Amino acid sequence: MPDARLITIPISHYCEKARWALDRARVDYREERHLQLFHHWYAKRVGGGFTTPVLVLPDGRAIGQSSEILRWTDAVSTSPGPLYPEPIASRVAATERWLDLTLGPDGRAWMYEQVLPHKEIAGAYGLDGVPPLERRAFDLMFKALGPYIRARVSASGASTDISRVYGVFDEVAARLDADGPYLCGDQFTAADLTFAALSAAVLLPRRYGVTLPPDDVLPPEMLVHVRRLREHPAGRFAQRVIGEHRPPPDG
Ligand SMILES: N[C@@H](CCC(=O)N[C@@H](CS)C(=O)NCC(=O)O)C(=O)O
Repeated sequence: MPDARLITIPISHYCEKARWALDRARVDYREERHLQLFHHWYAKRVGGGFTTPVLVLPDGRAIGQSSEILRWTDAVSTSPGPLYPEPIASRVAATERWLDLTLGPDGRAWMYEQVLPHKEIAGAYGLDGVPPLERRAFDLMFKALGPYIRARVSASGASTDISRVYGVFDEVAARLDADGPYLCGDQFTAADLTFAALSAAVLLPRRYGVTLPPDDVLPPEMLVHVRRLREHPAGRFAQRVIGEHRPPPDG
């Protein structure tokens, strides 16, 4: 029986960020997946805040921020190398924070704006592993759930304007040109993990903790940007980082 529990909204890219770090550090954990709205109750009940992921440790302690979960993996495992290596740890953390506050909310707001008009896509890919009662609630409450999710994802000033995501991708590409091959120099860090995990909202990679919608089910106007961003130098970087550093979720 795994010792730790990870409370998630399964499709969430911040939850993917945490899953990736835990998988990378070979932490034995059980994921407990919940539908948006229901997640508040489960996150709070274990001692977290208003959002997922929340990692619950064997001693009952709860860690309710993805960045703190990444820090915790560095504390329990030195293999395959720290996510916040000295002497660049503060630069790594600043880059992570920048991405958490820009790409994370803006990419998510855009993705939901594209997908929420399509209940069949949201239902087929947003409910993986959530309890049967929450699946039924999704069916019954979808009309109310859409506006609730829109309100939540735009609460922090996030924009559905995809140009904000292009802006972050351009800046990442410029940083890689100046300092590469990784975001903070010559080694993989929490900054790269965060960029690649949060990019999933706009790149929809195959290697992810749950199955994301494949290209042939995406609304055509969404697919145009997904393809363009995959071809962007920063999008290519994210896909390379996923291929080389994200352990296969079931492996
Ligand atoms: N700063 C937080 C952000 C996490 C976050 O925004 N989680 C989203 C999932 S993508 C969430 O739980 N949203 C539900 C809500 O805000 O009601 C972290 O990095 O852990």
